[in-house]
Amino acid sequence: MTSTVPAAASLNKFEKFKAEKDGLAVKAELEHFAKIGWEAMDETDRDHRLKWMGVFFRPVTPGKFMMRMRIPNGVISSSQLRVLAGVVQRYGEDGSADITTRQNIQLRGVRIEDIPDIFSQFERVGLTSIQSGMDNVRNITGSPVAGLDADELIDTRELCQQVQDLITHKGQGNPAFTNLPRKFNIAIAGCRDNSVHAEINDIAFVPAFKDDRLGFNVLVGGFFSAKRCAAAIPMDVWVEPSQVVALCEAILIVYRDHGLRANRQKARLMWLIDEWGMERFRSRVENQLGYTLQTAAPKDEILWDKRDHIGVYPQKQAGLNYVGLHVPVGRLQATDMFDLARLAEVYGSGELRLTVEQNIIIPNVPDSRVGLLLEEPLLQRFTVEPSPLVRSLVSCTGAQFCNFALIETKNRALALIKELDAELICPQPVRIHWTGCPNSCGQPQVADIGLMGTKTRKDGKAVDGVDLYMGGKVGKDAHLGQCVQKGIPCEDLKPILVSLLIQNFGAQPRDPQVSELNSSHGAGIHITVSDDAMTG
Ligand code: SRM
Ligand code: SF4
Repeated sequence: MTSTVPAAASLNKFEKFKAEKDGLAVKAELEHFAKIGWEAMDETDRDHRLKWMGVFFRPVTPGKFMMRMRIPNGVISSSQLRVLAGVVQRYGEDGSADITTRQNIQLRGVRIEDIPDIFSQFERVGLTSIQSGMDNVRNITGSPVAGLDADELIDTRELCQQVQDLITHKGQGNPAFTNLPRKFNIAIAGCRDNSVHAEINDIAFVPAFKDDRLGFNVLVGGFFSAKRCAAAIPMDVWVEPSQVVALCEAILIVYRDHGLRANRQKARLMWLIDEWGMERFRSRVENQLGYTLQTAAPKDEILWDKRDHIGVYPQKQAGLNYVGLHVPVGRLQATDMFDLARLAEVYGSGELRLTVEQNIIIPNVPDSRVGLLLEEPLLQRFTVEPSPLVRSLVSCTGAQFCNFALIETKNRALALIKELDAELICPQPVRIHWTGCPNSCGQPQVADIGLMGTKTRKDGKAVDGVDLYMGGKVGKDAHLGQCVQKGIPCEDLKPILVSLLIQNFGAQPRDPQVSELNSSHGAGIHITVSDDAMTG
């Protein structure tokens, strides 16, 4: 590759080990790793290169690996879900799974000795976890109700699959894209509500008409990192759906060959666009493609507020419905996964969809079967009617499994939302996103109320805390929220949230006396937010 990779002496640690041995090389060594066990493995292979296979060493739970799948467009079959359920089931209490903020699934508790067998099982049902971590392209997100939604403009399923096939060479691994300067996110929206958070992807396709032809406007450079968060900006390009894969390939090659590699905090695509300017970036991509791109359509078709798809909705196919289940903070146990696979077969067509809100949709449920599905025991827990407060809770992994975490998130988020829900009636959903550290995997900047883990001090002691974000707007005219208050001790958070929910989101105390007391505890904190923060 003709690249601007710096001289070996100036390479950072990651560039050095990638130059020594490509991450994908460990694919040929999995049997060997399984034999020798995790303790005897070369540390760089174990802690880093295995991520090219989607296998993540967890320093918090050594020997119990996490596996990150690739589920393009979040479409998964019941037989695939059953295979994933079987994987986590064999690890008993250590085994569980999470639906991720990229419409994907991660498995927990996995032992290295089982990896070869697990990969054979994946292959049998067309699943892959390849290239899902480190300097690779992440899960390709698409509209979760693609092909079902009466108002959809472009069915994104095939496009997401094709982009994944390009990047991973149909799941076999593609050395052309295993040494990017950094991680890379691609999203394809075919709907009117920007259900993929286009604005936070390195490349995003949003539907737009050009001269009566339907295609996509292209945004580039969106990302979150501990140092900087940037919304994607227009590339001033419009493409036909048939050009999507080639454009992704061209941008990835330009990024691979010219992206900045010296400092990992300045290596995401936006930093290259900053350095070059959009005109030069665009022209390099055109050179790579071999033709001139059309300029963007004057407006895109993202016209709606974002939907969360929880509930029962008629599909474009007469007599069929999709049923969106709320999965609290995306956490699944093996029994839940087996049950979901069964429900999809008994009531639907054996297919399920995942959402970036960490929930699940069962599509293709006939009108006559909806009532019976709603009576299933699992739907009492994974309900179609969560309360408005509980409904939009999202949380990253946090300290339970993630060594970057500054605080525990998922369990804390659930416990607090239950307390708030017991105390307040909220007239509308409030999107509360938790993230355990500034890496922002839980996307606090897209939330109505975003909570980012930090360490703070109280009474002279270091305690778990959060930075409070507000004003994130999703859907039409999406924009990122800002930090409005730093270092709130977690133990003081509840009255502050009570107060915010009452003042900014129209919440009412269930018992006025109790809540008055609670919110008066938070009254010392004055937070000014724009009207946008009150969209709910
Ligand atoms: Fe993330 C790293 C979990 C979505 C930004 N992310 C990590 C690691 C791999 C760190 C680690 O090795 O422990 C976390 C694994 C923890 C674990 O055991 O689960 C992790 N990220 C997640 C997930 C599972 C959060 C969730 O609970 O849903 C999401 C998996 C998505 C997927 O299926 O691929 C996840 N991460 C995101 C997002 C949100 C998104 O894509 O919409 C972001 C912000 C958007 C972005 O990337 O621009 C995000 N993760 C990061 C970063 C900061 C990247 C940067 O440029 O600095 C890191 C750290 C890094 O890459 O150095 C990171
Ligand atoms: Fe881990 Fe931080 Fe990402 Fe949460 S935000 S999963 S704590 S890296």
